[in-house]
This record gives sequence, structure tokens and C-alpha cells, in this order.
Amino acid sequence: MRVTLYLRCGGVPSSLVELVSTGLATDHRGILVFTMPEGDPETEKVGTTDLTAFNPEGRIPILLLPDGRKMTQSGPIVDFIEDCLDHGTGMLPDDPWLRAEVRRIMWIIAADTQPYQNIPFIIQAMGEWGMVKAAPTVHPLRLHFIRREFGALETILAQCAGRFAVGDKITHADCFLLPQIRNALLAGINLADEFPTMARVWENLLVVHEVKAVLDEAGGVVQPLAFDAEKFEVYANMPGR
Ligand SMILES: N[C@@H](CCC(=O)N[C@@H](CS)C(=O)NCC(=O)O)C(=O)O
Repeated sequence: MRVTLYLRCGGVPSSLVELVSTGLATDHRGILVFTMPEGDPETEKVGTTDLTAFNPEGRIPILLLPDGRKMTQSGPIVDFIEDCLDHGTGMLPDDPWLRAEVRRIMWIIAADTQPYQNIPFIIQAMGEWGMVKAAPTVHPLRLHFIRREFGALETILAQCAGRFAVGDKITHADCFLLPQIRNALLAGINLADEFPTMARVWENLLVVHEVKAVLDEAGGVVQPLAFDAEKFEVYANMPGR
């Protein structure tokens, strides 16, 4: 979603970067497993739908180039596309300090928030490493890290936000912030009560046509896809767990 928001908000034409939906399954624990789409020309070329043949981490997003090169990680993918455009998308501020501010927010989300509140991580930790058992979406570890990092972001945004995360134009920072807020809403966080500046930015983002379209396509303002609850129940209640 970070990359999709960047492409749409930056007006990158689909003739330049085409978005392709992955296949989606769940493993025996209920954890989402992404696969390459069946019948896609790129899948056919490599000869498998197994995502690890495209990204050794087995994660999305993946940027596929016509010459066969493959780039992964949302930040580097966005940076690469931005660098390839003749005049960029105009989303990054000209001022170097503000550009760093944009990247600081991206990094706080990508490196310090998302991995620790990630439902696959939480399910695995409960099932295999004896972590406290609780419903994955509202697990205390998940809530702790979302609140800890959102608290930091709230302080940062109080200094640099305008209409959006950094100033009055949508930047890469908003493209990273929005999916994380969506995840926080799934965790039951009350944004307006706890993080008012972030809540203001979120409300401003929701009325942007491109953002609204991406959210509608992805199932709404609250993150809907998390895990297979039935498989998780069976897995979590197996003897010895
Ligand atoms: N740091 C990575 C995170 C990517 C990531 O966690 N993607 C999720 C989907 S949103 C995924 O592929 N999860 C499957 C897995 O963890 O096996 C990035 O920014 O691209």
C-alpha cells in the first residue's frame, strides 16, 4: 500500500509502473502467505508462484524490471522510481532538512513500528516462543509498539505537519503513515483521543481523491486483512502450545 499510494498520489502513470495483485493464501497457523499471480507473464518466466524466487525474504512489494532485475523493500522501490522520473513526482520537499524529516517518518514506520506489530511475528512468537497469549490484532506487544512509536511520531508531527505529515503537500511520509494508521485502527487505537496531530493528518488524507480510491480498493479505512482466525485458533490451542 505504501508503494501504491506513492504511485497514485505522485501521478506515476500505469504505463510506466504497472501494479499487479499477488495471490494470497494462509499457512497452517493462519498467517498470510503471498504468492506470485498464476498465469502472470513474470510468473511464467521464473516458472513458480513461490514469492521467494522473486524476493528471498518472501515479502511484497517487489518491483520487477523488464530486464529481469528485481528490487524489494518499499523505501528503496519508491526512491528508485522517484530517481528514474525526469522531474520526480514533486512529492519530496526541496529543503534538505524537510526531506530528511520525510525520511525520518518513513524509517520510524518501516523499521521501528511495522515489524514489531506485525501479526505474523506475533502469531509465531505466541506459538513457538512462549509469548503471552492474546488475540493477535490486539496483542499487548502490538499495542505497546504502536503506542510507543506513535507517541514519538505525534511529537515529531507537532513540529513538522501542516495539512499533511510534512507541510501542506502529500509526501512519501504520508504514504508510509497511512497504512500504519490503518493497522492501528484494527488494533482498536483511538487516534483522535491519543494522537491528535496524527488524527488531523489522517482526516486530511482521507478526503484526497487518490487516497480514497486506494483505500476503497484495499477494503476500507481499517486494515481488513490480518490472518485466518479459525486456523490460528486451532494452531494456538494445539497441545503443548
Ligand atoms: N520492510 C518491508 C516490509 C514488507 C512486508 O512486511 N510486507 C508484508 C505485506 S504488507 C509481507 O509481505 N508479509 C509476508 C511475510 O512477512 O511473510 C518493506 O517495507 O517492503
